[in-house]
This record gives sequence, structure tokens and C-alpha cells, in this order.
Amino acid sequence: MAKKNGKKWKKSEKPTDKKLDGRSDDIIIPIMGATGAGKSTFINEYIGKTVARTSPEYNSCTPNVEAYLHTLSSKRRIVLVDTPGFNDSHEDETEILRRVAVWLAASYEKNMKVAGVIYLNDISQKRMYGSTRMNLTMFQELCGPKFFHKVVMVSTHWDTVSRSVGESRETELKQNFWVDILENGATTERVMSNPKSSDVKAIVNKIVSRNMASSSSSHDEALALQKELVELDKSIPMTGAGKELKYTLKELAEIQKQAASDETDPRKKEELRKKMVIVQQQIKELNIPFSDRLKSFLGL
Ligand SMILES: Nc1nc2c(ncn2[C@@H]2O[C@H](COP(=O)(O)OP(=O)(O)OP(=O)(O)O)[C@@H](O)[C@H]2O)c(=O)[nH]1
Ligand SMILES: [Mg+2]
Repeated sequence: MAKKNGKKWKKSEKPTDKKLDGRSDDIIIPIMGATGAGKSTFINEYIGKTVARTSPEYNSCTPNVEAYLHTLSSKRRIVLVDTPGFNDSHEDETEILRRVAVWLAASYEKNMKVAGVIYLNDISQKRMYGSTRMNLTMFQELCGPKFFHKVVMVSTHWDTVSRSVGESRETELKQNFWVDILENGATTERVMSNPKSSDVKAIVNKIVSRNMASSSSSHDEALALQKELVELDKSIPMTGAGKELKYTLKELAEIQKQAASDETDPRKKEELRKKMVIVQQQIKELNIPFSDRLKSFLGL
């Protein structure tokens, strides 16, 4: 069992981090996915009113991890957790990972159980862009394969594509990008009804009833990131997600470097150069702290 004090992740906490007065019988469901996938909309549809701010597509909107509560007649609470997505329009991906990590670690310490995770994907997207792929990779690292059976891969925006186009994209996702997750027991769902609330409620209710039927204890099947931070006392950059972020940021820096060298407009060139500096700074921040390096060298 985890020690309660002196955890490395706690050093990453900031006074601005939102905390939830959680209970151990709360049913926690984080909603994840790229910017514009419809995470905040999903939550609003479930709660039945606008509690989470949404924004027009491709403008990233939700900056913080935010929990929204719904109390069941049994008095148990469903906690839908809105999360910011990782993508290139954000200036600081390390900050996003920090916010998500701190929230998840703090709730894990309070014995709050993650009942399932919903990962949203916008089916109207023609291709798996860099940022969408980055989100998925980070998500997989954050969950870990042992948690995949509690993941629901949900596609949204079905109302904006013809059914046949949507179905062929869904098949591509299943065959090329979601293979690992699905092979390890994740399920797929669609939000396509009008109003969306009936599909959204059905998806959440499935997770809730599965959770109520299960007898596993709260720490049996936590997210990989929670175990790494709390049980294994890793610092955020040392977790699977932290290492993956560093890797994907390196790719992004390469793309920006290439774009800057191809750009002829001096203003755009300067903009790209500034972005590159930000990304390089983030990569630096993700460097493993000296004490961690020493520990792993000593095999501790
Ligand atoms: N047509 C259609 N629009 C949707 C659907 N889901 C979300 N939207 C719209 O897509 C836009 C983005 O939705 P959000 O809910 O803000 O997306 P988000 O995933 O929370 O985005 P971030 O907070 O930036 O990470 C909003 O204008 C929503 O109204 C859907 O299923 N169909
Ligand atoms: Mg949002």
C-alpha cells in the first residue's frame, strides 16, 4: 500500500490545481480524447445542462481537469472528469500531463476508484492527425493494458458524416489504431442519437452497472499512471506517459524544424522558431531528475 507522505508527484502540485472532496464509493469516469472530440459536450449531455464550457471545433477549450457530479438515487455519486486534450495548439503539453497526473494521483490516494475511462474520437476527422495520434498514444500509456478492459472507445460527430463514411472510418480505427486497446478488452460505442443524451446516458450507465456488479477492490485495477505515481513513487517524467510525451514532443520539434526551414515568409518563420523554442523547453523539463537517474543506476 502507498505511503501517504513525501510522494514525488506531490512536488508537482500547484495551488491552482482543482481538488475534489471525493469519497471512496464515488464512481469516477474520466472523459479523454483530443481537443474538439466533444468531451465537455458529452458531460453536458449526461448532466442535462451546460455545466462544462464548450468551444467551436479545433479551438482548444478546457484547460483544467474538472469534475462534474451526478448523485444517483442510491446516493452514490458519478463523477465525470473533464480533461484537457493533448494537441499542438496547446503551448504546454507537459503542463497538461501534470494537471491530469496530479488529479489522478490525488484521487487514487483518497481510494477513489476509476470505474472506467471513456475515450472520445471525432469520426468526422478524415485522417488521424499528429495531435490525435499523440492523444491516443498518451492515453494508452496513461491507462496501461491491464486497464483496457474498462475503456470505452466512443466515436462522436456521427451527425456530420454519412453513415457509410462513418462506418468505414470506424473500421479503419478499429483495424489500425485501436487494435491494442480492443484486443485487451475495450469496447466501442457511438454517439449518434438525436438528442445525444440517450446514447451518452446509455454509455455511462453501462460503466456504472458493470462497476456495481464487480467485486474488485479499489486498488486492483487502477490506471497505470496512478500506480506509477503513488505505488511506485515515480516522478511524472519517469512514468510511461511522461516518457511517451518526451518522445512525441521530439517528433513535433522535428516537424517544426523542417517547417521553419521550408518557410519563406519571415514572420511565419519567426513564429515557427518561437514554437520550436517552447517545445524544446518542454523536452528539457521532461528530463529525468538526477536523483531518479541515480536510483535507477543503483537499481533502487
Ligand atoms: N455536430 C456535432 N458537434 C459536436 C458533437 N460533439 C461536440 N460537438 C461540437 O464540437 C465542438 C467541440 O466540443 P467540445 O465539447 O468543446 O470538445 P472538447 O473535447 O471538450 O474540446 P477541448 O475542451 O478543447 O478539449 C463544440 O462546438 C460542440 O458543440 C457531435 O457529436 N456532433
Ligand atoms: Mg472541453
